[in-house]
Amino acid sequence: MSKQWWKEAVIYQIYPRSFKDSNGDGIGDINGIISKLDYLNELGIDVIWLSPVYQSPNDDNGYDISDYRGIMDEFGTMADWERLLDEMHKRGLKLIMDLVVNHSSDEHAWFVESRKSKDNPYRDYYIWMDGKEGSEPNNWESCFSGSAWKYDEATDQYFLHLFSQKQPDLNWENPKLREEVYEMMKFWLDKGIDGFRMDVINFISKVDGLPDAELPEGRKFAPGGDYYMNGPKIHDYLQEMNEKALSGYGVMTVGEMPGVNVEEAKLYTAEHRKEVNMVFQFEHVDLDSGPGGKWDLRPMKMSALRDSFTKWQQGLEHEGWNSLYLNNHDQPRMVSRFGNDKEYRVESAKMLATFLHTLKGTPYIYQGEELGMTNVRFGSIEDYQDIETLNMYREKVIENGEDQDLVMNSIYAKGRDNARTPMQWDDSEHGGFTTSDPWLKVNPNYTEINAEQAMDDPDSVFHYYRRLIALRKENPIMVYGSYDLVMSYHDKIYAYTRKYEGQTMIVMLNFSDDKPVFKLPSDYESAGNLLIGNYGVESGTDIREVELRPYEARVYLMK
Ligand code: TEU
Ligand code: CA
Repeated sequence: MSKQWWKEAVIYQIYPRSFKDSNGDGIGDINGIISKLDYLNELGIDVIWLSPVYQSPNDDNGYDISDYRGIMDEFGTMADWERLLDEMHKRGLKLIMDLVVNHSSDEHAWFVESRKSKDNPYRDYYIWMDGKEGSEPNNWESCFSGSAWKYDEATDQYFLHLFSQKQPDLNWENPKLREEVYEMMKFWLDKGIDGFRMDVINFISKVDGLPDAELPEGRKFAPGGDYYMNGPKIHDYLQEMNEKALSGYGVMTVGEMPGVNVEEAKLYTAEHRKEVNMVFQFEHVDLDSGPGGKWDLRPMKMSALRDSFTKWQQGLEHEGWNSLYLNNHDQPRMVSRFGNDKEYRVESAKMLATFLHTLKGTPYIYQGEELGMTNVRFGSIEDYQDIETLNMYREKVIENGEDQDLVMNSIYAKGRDNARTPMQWDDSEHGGFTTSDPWLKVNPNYTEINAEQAMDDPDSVFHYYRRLIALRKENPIMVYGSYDLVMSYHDKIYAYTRKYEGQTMIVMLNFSDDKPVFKLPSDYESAGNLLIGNYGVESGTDIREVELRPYEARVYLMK
């Protein structure tokens, strides 16, 4: 297992639209980010993953790119971006950009050309097919509801869009398209960026012929993942991308891979295969989804979370590397989903942070997570912005007459706008995010939950994250130590050890509002030094039996 800077780093994700508005138009921007770099430096993070800032009509808030080499007007200019990179590097911060090349915007010049005629030189940059029996070429469902195909009158064919109708899939079978992508990547690498987060990168290779998928009972369209996730040429494409674009730059890559399993992740992240350094897998964020998908709510059970994380910790123990995350711009807020955002918001936010930062892998912090920001409940569907949510609402409530309250409950629990409400900087109007009306309403709890309050409170979630990150830098065991479960039978306590160069670290996490007792296995030393805990703890070192308070986390280094 080699030592690498990106294994030892802590990465912070910025969703630019919601981070900080500097010019009073209600939309976050690059100058706003620059104004908050010292805040991030104080937190102690090493790398920033910046969600897309490229030219985009914002059908999917920047994940629909119309010019890969231009900066979105609302976010600023290329000069602003270059200043951001410079200001980051001055502070020892690295920047990884978002690479969105499974699809482009339908306003990209390539697609404008492609749709003009069947023999246009750009036609095969995208996936066009004839309809079948007067309908779509196959029965695949878009991730944003409805068919994954859109009919285009001009050439009497359909084009594939796994996401919105304004996000046509790029055709990776076409070597010219692949070369264009590699040239674009080098354009950014030559500017000095430190790597890429690759959007749904395991979707880019589709099964030949794009066959129909199995149609679930009562559904009009079918989840087609078996035919576009981890497809037949995906490893060839990633190895070619490495050789033609990434090699020689010494940068890091993380591939977002819905539907990836441990065995496939070993292939994607094994260092000798030169594909990606780590992946974002989705098993733990699908545990509270029923057979109907994310909106089909199921309770999140700690035992299922423990089994999933243990499988990934042990699966990638000797080959590959884990990313560690519990939320991002697509997921609900972790303290609301996995913790208790009411009477134990601070304790459970700190407990979950302890969990993520004491596992083996690279931890990701999503903006606001370090404040314990929570999910939001807007009064009306009109207050929601996300295309995934709005398309689902229209299909279920408007078109199919499903119960509005049930659908709203699924949006409260799983909607992506939960993560996209503006960053809460202080208790002034709009949480200090903007001086005018924000593009998406601020969570009303900004008056109690905000960065200014957190910085002034030594017991805040922010300062707890700061201490965790500092600990990780001082203790290689937290990065490279092996992972073994302890008390694997318990339904409230998740406990594990990390072992490295003769040291043993024990982590005890109470995922409940009860007071269960941690029992040290007999083959362990009974004394430990407390490294960090989210309650004031007596300095005793005998940890044979420890009663844990609600959502209590303790980390001991054994003597
Ligand atoms: O997300 C891919 C993806 O699978 C998401 O659609 C996710 O599964 C879903 O939103 C869960 O609610 C990436 C980006 O992170 C997302 O923001 C984009 O909308 C999507 O790809 C298309 O680019
Ligand atoms: Ca702005």
